[in-house]
Amino acid sequence: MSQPTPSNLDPTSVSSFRKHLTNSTRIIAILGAGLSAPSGLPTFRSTNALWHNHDVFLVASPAGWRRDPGLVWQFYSERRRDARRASPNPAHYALVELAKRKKGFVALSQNVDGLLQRAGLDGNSGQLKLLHGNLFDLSCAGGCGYVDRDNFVDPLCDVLAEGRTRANVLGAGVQGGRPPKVSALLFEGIAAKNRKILGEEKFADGAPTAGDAAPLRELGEDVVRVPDAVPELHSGIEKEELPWCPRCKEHLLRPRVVWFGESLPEDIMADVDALFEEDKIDLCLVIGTSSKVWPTAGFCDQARKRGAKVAWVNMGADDVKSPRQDDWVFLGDAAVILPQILVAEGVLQT
Ligand code: BV8
Repeated sequence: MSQPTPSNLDPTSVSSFRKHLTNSTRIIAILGAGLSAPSGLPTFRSTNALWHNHDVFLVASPAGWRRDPGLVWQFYSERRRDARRASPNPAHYALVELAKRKKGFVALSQNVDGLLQRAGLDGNSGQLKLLHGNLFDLSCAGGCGYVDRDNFVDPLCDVLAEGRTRANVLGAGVQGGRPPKVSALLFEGIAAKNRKILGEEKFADGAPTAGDAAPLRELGEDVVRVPDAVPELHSGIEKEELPWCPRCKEHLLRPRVVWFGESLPEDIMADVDALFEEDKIDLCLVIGTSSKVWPTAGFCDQARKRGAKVAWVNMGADDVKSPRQDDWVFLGDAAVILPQILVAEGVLQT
């Protein structure tokens, strides 16, 4: 008996998709934050998004880590807490069901929230590649090789306890609404200018303070700071208060996620390259992603080059990147659509 398709999906499109899915062996799914949005986790670029309240360079880049690891840890501690409190949604379970029935299925996930693993897709099964790491893995920031997997401890240390967020650029405690968006790249420019004005012997490159965010100005002999128009930009957390690597004891522990400007893990990229080198790919699912972040944004085209037909699942058409005539485009909530198109009776013959 054919399943009723959700009213907003074109039955012909769903039926042709289901037919192709049944005949597919090698399937990849490119996953983004939209997959976890139905679980209540904010995405990155939509309205009340993560990046709208945090300066991505201050909380998800090596420059931001160097300047204020406390700020970075506050950001990731909040996300660890939110992810632990969230539950997998029907979209996660539909993908797990697909993986069970189709051994040639591989999920390439940008998500670090652990929800797909909690829905039952084993990160070690080869069917899940965590492209940007995992909120619950920690590693030595100095690269001594120490890794602490599946660490769900909360708080990791007193200063990261819930509600301890001090006045800082994250916005909590900053009076008068949203904090200014000052990126670490701007700090680079300010530091370079201040170094030039003060000269090497007087310049100290340390954690930014409100003053640092207000560049110096040369007035004759005097060097004055432009009025401190910028509220406290520092978490106020000292390094000593943060978690340290228990092995080398010389560096902090950091979240084992991939920040902007960092390469994706070599082993993961080797697996992804192998995926695209091997023979034909039958189907590429692109689910809940704005396809803005590289190199993942290029994977769909790589799949097409291996013969894949493409199906898009997204809340809006804006992020369906240059769809082709024979693509399937399913617009709506992944938690509603995926169970319908992936798991409906009779769809998943092995
Ligand atoms: C790299 C960390 C080589 C973990 C993330 C300049 C300097 C340095 C690098 C670059 C540069 N210019 C470009 C680059 C490359 C850079 C990049 O791509 N930048 C972009 C912004 C232009 N990439 C990198 O740096 C990568 N590394 O290239 O290494 C290198 C090395 C050195 C120098 C140069 C290059 C590393 C990228 C990884 C960055 N880390 N996260 C974390 O904190 O999470 S990225 C972050 O964005 C998340 O991982 C997230 O997953 C990812 C992508 O976002 P999406 O998942 O797509 O989420 P988004 O909110 O954008 O969209 C959600 C979608 O869901 C929307 O379409 C929405 O409509 C939809 N939706 C919402 N609800 C639903 C839904 N759909 C269905 N149902 C719903 N209910």
